[in-house]
Amino acid sequence: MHLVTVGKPNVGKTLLLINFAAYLGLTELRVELPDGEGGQQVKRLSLDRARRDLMSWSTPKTRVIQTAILEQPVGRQRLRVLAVDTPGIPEGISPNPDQRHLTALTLEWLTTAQMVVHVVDASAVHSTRPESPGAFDLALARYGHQLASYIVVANKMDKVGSAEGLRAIRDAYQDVPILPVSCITRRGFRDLKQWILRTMA
Ligand SMILES: Nc1nc2c(ncn2[C@@H]2O[C@H](COP(=O)(O)OP(=O)(O)OP(=O)(O)O)[C@@H](O)[C@H]2O)c(=O)[nH]1
Ligand SMILES: [Mg+2]
Repeated sequence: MHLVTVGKPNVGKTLLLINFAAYLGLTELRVELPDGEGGQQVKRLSLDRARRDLMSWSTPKTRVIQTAILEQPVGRQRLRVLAVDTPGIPEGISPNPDQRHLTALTLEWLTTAQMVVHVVDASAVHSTRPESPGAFDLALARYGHQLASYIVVANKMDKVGSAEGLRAIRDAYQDVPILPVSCITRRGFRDLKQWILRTMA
């Protein structure tokens, strides 16, 4: 099962995967990423190390498609997904060919993923920051609406302005499931886990 996180830069895609892994009780991530020479390299990272190395303090951070296995026994079921962390997709067509290539690779992943988690920054709705939800997000929500398993994660619900942002997102993206989440407080993680389990069943 492939779970792909997708969204604009800096919305929290990578932190969502790392902190959700922590929530599941994992202590390290087995991360697979391109080695730059056409192959893949595998790294085992503690979650602290993953936060330091994989998350963005500067935008954009994730410049490759990186994967990690999320796994946890749940009763008789076993939650096991290959999480695919993708580079942020900026608004509009980038003049940078590398960025366009990454965007194309990400969109290709969406066509094969069993689960698509579209992350938006609920606290940035009324801002002009690059992570502010925009036309790309709306188009993705329309596309996602047709998929078997698609959810919008309205992230950063711990931040000022996020409640109004969530309302605006709900108005704009009607008919798609929207889950309010904070990667910092872990709000919504239980619901995200339930959603994954339902999708896997
Ligand atoms: N307050 C708050 N900050 C968050 C939350 N989630 C992510 N952040 C912050 O948002 C910034 C970006 O997080 P990342 O996980 O690197 O975002 P990303 O979407 O992977 O970014 P790119 O890889 O550049 O596309 C970091 O400074 C995080 O600490 C959240 O729920 N609450
Ligand atoms: Mg990232």
